[in-house]
Amino acid sequence: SLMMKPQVVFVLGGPGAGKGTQCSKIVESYNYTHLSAGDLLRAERAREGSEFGQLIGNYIKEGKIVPVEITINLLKKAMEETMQKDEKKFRFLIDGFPRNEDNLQGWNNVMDGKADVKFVLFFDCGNEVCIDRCLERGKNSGRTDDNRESLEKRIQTYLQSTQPIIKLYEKHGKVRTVDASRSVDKVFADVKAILDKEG
Ligand code: UP5
Ligand code: MG
Repeated sequence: SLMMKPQVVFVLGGPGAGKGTQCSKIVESYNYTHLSAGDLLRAERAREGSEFGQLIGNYIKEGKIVPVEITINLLKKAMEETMQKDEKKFRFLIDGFPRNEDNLQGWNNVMDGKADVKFVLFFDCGNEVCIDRCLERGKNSGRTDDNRESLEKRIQTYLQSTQPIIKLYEKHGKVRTVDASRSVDKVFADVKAILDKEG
């Protein structure tokens, strides 16, 4: 059948910037499907018989970025399954991806021409606020990377590898930045203004 080309918004920002929280709110009011690359990787880590489970577990705990061949397959499969179930669901928030040069290359290799990246929604939040939020969540999140040691590494990876990707999109006028250090509702008000304008 004639399927729509997926329309993608990349959602980026430091660990704990509020990407997941805001994406959950977006899908309540807008026609988007939320795909968190981190959630997909954690599910793959937990999947019985996964050949990548251990590797993913190690990368996540070390705050390192999993080789894109793994992540892109999970994202592509999730997009395809969503669209096969309901052809009207062709708009995606891809949360926490692309995080580095390898991710970007992998996306371009696999998805170039097959999906349109509309813009990057960037949740801008200071490192201290990010760390505090993740440590607070770590009291009961069960996430293996919500501890001080992993968080230092996640922040380093974000600064070294992910910020340059955001800057690259910025050069092309493709970044919509929100001050994410404020309350959830204030952040979401800005998000709504952006989405209402972008359509
Ligand atoms: N909170 C949220 N918004 C708040 C606000 N405005 N005010 C006060 N509190 C707020 O929020 C984090 C916490 O803060 C929550 O307790 C929330 O209630 C509170 P959340 O919405 O979860 O923030 P988010 O940005 O989604 O934080 P997350 O920890 O998920 O970000 P990361 O980017 O670190 O995690 P992710 O799951 O994307 O990736 C984890 C790891 O997976 C990576 O480190 C990497 O090892 C691996 N990974 C890859 O290798 N490749 C990928 O493509 C993706 C991930
Ligand atoms: Mg998240």
